[in-house]
Amino acid sequence: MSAERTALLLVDDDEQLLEGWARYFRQRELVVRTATTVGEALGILGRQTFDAIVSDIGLPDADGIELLRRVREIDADVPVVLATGQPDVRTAILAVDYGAYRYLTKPVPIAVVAAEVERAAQLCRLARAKRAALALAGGGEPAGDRAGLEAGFGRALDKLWMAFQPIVRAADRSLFAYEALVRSDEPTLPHPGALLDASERLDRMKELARAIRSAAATAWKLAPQNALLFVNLRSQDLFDEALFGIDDPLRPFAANVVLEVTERESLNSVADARPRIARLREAGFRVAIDDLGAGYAGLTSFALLEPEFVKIDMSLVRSVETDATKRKLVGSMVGLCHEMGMPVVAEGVETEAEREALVDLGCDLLQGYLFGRPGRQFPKSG
Ligand code: G
Ligand code: MN
Repeated sequence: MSAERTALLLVDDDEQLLEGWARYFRQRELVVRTATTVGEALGILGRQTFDAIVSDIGLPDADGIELLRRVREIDADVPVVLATGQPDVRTAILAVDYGAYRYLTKPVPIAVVAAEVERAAQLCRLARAKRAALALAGGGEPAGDRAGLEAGFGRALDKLWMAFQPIVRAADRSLFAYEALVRSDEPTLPHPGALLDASERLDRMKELARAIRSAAATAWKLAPQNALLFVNLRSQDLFDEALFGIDDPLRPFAANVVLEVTERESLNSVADARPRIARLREAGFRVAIDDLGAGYAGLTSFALLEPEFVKIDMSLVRSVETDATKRKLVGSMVGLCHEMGMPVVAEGVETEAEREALVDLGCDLLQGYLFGRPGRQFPKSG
């Protein structure tokens, strides 16, 4: 064992058992604290860091699962061993889902508890070292368990903000619109993709989508007059009645908002997508197909959405000037969209050479680092 003494928190409302276990671990040089309720345990956790926690499930003020959730708001790594005298399938499943390290059934020999605690404490030190290394590298790692993910997701919602990236007219690079892109300063969910995945895993997609619309609307009050705002919508969002309500934060700006629906997700799962899109149009919103060329083949999304704008995926934009296949594809897409009266946005434009090629191919609008990175401010473009 290392020179560092293992810090252990024991939580149980059976004071006799608690004292017995505490004595056992103190004799083995561990630093032991005890609590008889979840509230008391959380108070101690707020002041001191532990390498392992052993907790009863049935406690006077709340249960061990609740403790697990609250622990993760404070400490991403500390392993929690749950020990119960009344094992049942429900708490066992929840324990696993919420990231309990072990689920033990009492009576349990103290030697078994001790072996689990030692192993848990070693893993805890490893987890802390890994997290420190990741922090050095500048990235975060979402906690693998549900309680950790919930805590990180909650913080991410609190630290949510919107970045805005200009979309310019191909003809003269004048500003046409902004795309709103979600960002969060929560280090364990560093990319929008991680945030969206977390919302799916936790079944909190509506909450995230509402937070995004609300943040976009708030920021939009500072935008230049008459600019359009492109906002990403996931096909799942179409199931949320709040999107259609008059209280939706984007509703007052509907006439200036274009909802981007990605081609990457199938719309087939949204049974009544068409009437829902129609309701959004009635409210004044316009619709764009996003990431065209990156997702589903066929014309379902066009037929369903009848979009006002089409956005070509950046995978087709990258090096379009030297890739004959991409040029041909972009050219025919632009031609077809124009026949249907839909202006085309090319996304992810990074170089002058790409810009020139896209202008030659007839793209109407351009977006990409060449014109402006997504930022907190509304960037001037020109
Ligand atoms: O799926 P959607 O097209 O909404 O995603 C846009 C994403 O592409 C954003 O996360 C944005 O930061 C990124 N992005 C915007 N412009 C560029 C670009 O010029 N190059 C690259 N590589 N990414 C870009
Ligand atoms: Mn988009």
